[in-house]
Amino acid sequence: MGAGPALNRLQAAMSETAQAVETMLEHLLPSGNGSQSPVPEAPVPEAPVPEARVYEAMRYACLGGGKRLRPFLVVAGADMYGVPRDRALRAGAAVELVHCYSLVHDDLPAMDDDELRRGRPTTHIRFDEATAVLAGDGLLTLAFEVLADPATHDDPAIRCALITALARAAGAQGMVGGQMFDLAAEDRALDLDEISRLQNLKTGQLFNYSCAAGAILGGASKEELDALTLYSQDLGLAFQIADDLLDIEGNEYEVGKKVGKDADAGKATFVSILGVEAARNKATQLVEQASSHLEFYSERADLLRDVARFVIERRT
Ligand code: GRG
Repeated sequence: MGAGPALNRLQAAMSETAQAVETMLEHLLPSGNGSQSPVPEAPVPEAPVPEARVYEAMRYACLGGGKRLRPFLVVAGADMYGVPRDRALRAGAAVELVHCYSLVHDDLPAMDDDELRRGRPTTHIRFDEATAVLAGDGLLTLAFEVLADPATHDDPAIRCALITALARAAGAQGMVGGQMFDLAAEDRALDLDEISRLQNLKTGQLFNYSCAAGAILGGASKEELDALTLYSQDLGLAFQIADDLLDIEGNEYEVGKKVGKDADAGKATFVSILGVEAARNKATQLVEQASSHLEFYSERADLLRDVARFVIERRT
C-alpha cells in the first residue's frame, strides 16, 4: 500500500482507538461526587466529597487530549492476537494513566516547570501543586488497579505479567530512573550513547510495555515478545528524535507545549549532537529497522509498521 492510503488507514484507526480509550478512561476515573466508591455497598454521598478535588484533577490531566499513542500500540498489538477489544483497552488505558501521571509530575516547578501541556494550562497551574502531586499519585496507582481487575483477563498469571511489565517500565529501573538520569545530567553534556540510554529509560520503557501488552494478553511466546521489544526500542528512539526535532522546528500552537526548551537549557539532544539532517536520517533508519523486527507477523503487523512511520512525521 502507498504512503497516502497507509497514512489514511492509520489516522482512521488511531482516531477510532483514541475515542474508545477516552470512553474507557472516562469510565475508569473516579468522578466528582465520589460515586465510584471503592466500597460498592457504601452509600453515594449527595454532596461532593472533600477529596473530589483530586478526582477532578485526575480527570483534567487525562481526559480530552493527547494522541493516545501508547494505548494505540497496545490495541494494535492485541489485534494481532485476536484479543477482545475491551481487554486491550483496559491494558491501554493503564499505560495512558501512567503516561498522564508522568506528564503531570514532569510539569511541576520541581521538575520541568511548564505551564502548558496538550494546549491547556498544566495541572498544577489549573489546580495547585499539592493537588497535582496527588493527582499524579492517584493516576499511577489506578493504573495497577485496572490491570489487577479480572475484567482485564480472567487468568491471574496474565494479569500479574501485565502488572510486572508496567511496574518495571514505570519504576526506578525504567521511566523514573530515566527522569532521575535527566535531572542528574543537567550540568554536563551527554554523549550519544548516554542520551540513547537516558531516552530508552525515560520514554522507551513505556513504549516497551505498550508493544508487549497486547501480546501478553494474547499468550505470545518469548520469541514473539523479544521481537516486539526490539521493535519498541527502535520506535522509542525514533519517537524521541522526532520530539527533539519538534522542539526546534515545531510551533507551540501545534505541539501544545512550550518549544525550544532544550536549546534554551543548553541540553545535549540527538539533534544538537548529530545536526538536523543526520538526526532525521537516523530516525528514518530506525523506522526501517523497527519494521524489520516484525517479519514474523507479515501483514498482521501493518499497523505497527505504519505507526513507526507516523512517529517521525507527526507535527504534535
Ligand atoms: C515525572 C516520573 C516522571 C517522569 C517524567 C515522560 C517524562 C518522564 C516526561 C515527559 C517529558 C517529555 C515531554 C518527554 C518527551 C517525550 C514525551 C514523553 C512526550 C510526550 O508524549 P506524547 O507526544 O504526548 O505521546 P501526548 O500528549 O500526545 O500524550
